[in-house]
Amino acid sequence: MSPREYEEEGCVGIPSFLDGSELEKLRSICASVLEQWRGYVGEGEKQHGLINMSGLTDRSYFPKREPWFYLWNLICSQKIHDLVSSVIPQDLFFLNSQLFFTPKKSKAGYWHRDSQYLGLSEEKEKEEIQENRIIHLHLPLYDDPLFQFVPGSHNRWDSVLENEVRFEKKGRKQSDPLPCAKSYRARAGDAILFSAHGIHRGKEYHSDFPRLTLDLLYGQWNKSFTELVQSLQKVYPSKKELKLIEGNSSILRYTRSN
Ligand SMILES: O=C(O)CCC(=O)C(=O)O
Repeated sequence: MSPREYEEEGCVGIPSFLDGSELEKLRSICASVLEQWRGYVGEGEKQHGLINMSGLTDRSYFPKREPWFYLWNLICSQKIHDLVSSVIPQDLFFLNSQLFFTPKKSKAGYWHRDSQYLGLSEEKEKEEIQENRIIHLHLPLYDDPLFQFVPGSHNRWDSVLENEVRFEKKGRKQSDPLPCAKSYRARAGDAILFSAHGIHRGKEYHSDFPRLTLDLLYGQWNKSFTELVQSLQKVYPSKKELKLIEGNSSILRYTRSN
């Protein structure tokens, strides 16, 4: 992957990023976490039309230590570090993880920038896009043709149409097609690296389409993230556990206190 391609497009597909044994292990870990999460949320999953969950590294999902360390060793691995640090060379940190799965109820995909869910004014959202760097690393564990991104949108504000669609103005829907969007059809084991600030979506969420896509979020650290990482404490390792994680554990800016 060339950092230049990322700078221009805001989204890059990387073929064959994970090998067969990594895929097998991650499928088993993610399926186990998902099953436990479903046990907690129960009917709420269908009622709220959920398409993903976050915080897979929460220690409570892992009665056994080995798969938990496997996940952390991957998050901090040299392979991922080389990739993400090519677009965030300084003050790289790991923020959180998500899992996109086959939903219980189908729904249309919705265009968004992650920044629009921070409750900011338009001016502040523009600043957020310019100032904070957050990237997603999508790791589809089965073939996943759903991801779409508007190339270049991470470096600029919305067109009139994009703004109306994102915020459902003038009768438009967040699921309306955007003509400049590009689809990223990933095979199991490919990766997609994209800016959280670019305009993106999963095209559609079908209750009968098999989907299990792990998503790792990294960013460029600055103090404004302090409150957020504090609120996420339970998904981070303790100081003692941190010492046992292989690879670039310096990207873990925060640890759990107990
Ligand atoms: O792949 C998807 O379904 C959408 C991903 C997304 O919106 C996100 O990670 O913020």
